[in-house]
Amino acid sequence: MVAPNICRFIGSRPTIEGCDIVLVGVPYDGTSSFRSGSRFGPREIRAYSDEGMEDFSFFCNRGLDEISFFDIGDLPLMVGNPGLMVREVKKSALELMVGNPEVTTEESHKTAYELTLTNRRLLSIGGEHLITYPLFLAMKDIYPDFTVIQLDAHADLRERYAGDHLSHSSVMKLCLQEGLKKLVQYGVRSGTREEYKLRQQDHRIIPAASIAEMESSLKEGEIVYLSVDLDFFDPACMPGTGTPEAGGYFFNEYLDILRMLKGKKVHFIGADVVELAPDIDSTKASTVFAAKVIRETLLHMH
Ligand SMILES: [Mn+2]
Repeated sequence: MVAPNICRFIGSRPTIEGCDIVLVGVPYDGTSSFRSGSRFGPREIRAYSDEGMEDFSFFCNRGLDEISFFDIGDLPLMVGNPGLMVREVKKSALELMVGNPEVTTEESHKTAYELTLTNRRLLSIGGEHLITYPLFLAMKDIYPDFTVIQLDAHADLRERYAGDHLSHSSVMKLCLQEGLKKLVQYGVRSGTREEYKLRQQDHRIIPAASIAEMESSLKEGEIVYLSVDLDFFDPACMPGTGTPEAGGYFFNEYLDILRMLKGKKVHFIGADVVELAPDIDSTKASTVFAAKVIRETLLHMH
């Protein structure tokens, strides 16, 4: 199912046994509209995690050696055909989380919280933002109810883009259509008038204007899937992304968000970090930045 990969993210255990978090690359950028290349994100992040970063975090006084995660490599995806990608990523995600997709029906009597204790959690590395859609579908097959927190410069609520409804700029619209009941958005600063209106009118969407607003929208112990589109960050620190947007956020603000989520004792069922297009930033600073976002996310998921 997963291609062999010699280079693993720094701190990865050598095997999956006993690991409750799996890091997986989803190298798909078939619908990128402006600047593509995010399919090279996972591979470059792995390489630079080793060369440009320590496995210890000064921010939380913890190291990746203290948590049990395994980097399983990249899913073998073809460029093109987004429908096929959606089917394959969903199937692979289910297999990685529960071992066997059939198990989910037997376990349906368990509460969502009980399920978070027995299933593996995925931290997926994009690829473009459309990959969140099949990951959401896989989570939804397992967990009856959960909240998606989206950190993103764009609302990603378009009906369709370039004639196709399967697009990175429609990903949250697709999740809402498939039953997402609570979407907390933070960082959104660009979109269409229709998207702006939808954010005001759709009661399922919480357009947070500050970390404090995000915090007050969450219950203690809420079950959360976190989706980080790297264009959430300012182009000053993340130029290597398909659609950079001025007026973005910085690394310390991301740490504040992770700390806030920890303070709220949220249960992460999974997360993704998407839209690094490494070749756009020839300094590779964006790649090292993305690797640090992943390290801190791993440390806070545990
Ligand atoms: Mn996005």
